[in-house]
Amino acid sequence: MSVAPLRKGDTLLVVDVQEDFVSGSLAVPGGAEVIPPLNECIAAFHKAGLVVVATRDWHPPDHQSFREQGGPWPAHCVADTPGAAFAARLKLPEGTWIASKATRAAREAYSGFEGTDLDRRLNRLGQVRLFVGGLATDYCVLRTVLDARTRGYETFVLADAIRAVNVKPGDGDEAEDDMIRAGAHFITTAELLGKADLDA
Ligand code: VGL
Ligand code: ZN
Repeated sequence: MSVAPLRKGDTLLVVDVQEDFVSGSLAVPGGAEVIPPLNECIAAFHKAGLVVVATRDWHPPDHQSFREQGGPWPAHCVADTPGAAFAARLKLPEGTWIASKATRAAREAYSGFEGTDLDRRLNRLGQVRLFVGGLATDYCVLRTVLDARTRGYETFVLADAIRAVNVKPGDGDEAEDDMIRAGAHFITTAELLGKADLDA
């Protein structure tokens, strides 16, 4: 899949690159490896005057997804704790849009569109194409991309800038298939950056 040169409305969506998913209580295997390619994309979008969005898992201490509450996960990304902070090496510019999700104890929200104003804000940008990377392929990246497709956004997944939890082996591959079936395109960050350089 080739991608047209970057243009107005193109938006980089960085999903849940937070300390707990990189090296903390719910560390995703290889999670830190998404940071260098994402930093390059972030810098390119920022330089081109394009919007960068960072979603974050932002749970109350008694979130229903935690084992203590009978959920599937160890406690993670509790709002305003170090584990919920964006990864220290992620370089988010001033002006980054932040979308906090799963902020209520009784509700799970893997998608950056769920319970946030992301869709409304993106709509104001006009013709939007979304470029998505981050963590984790089989949960929040998957749900965010599927929601983006349902909402009609042309969506590009940055293949080298996502990593899966793989609770079951193959979950990440299955998620990639699901995203492709939903009409998402897969490109590499190198392909994307090649396009961003054109007017540099
Ligand atoms: C996520 C598991 C639990 C994610 C969030 O960001 O993919 N995974 N909460
Ligand atoms: Zn979570």
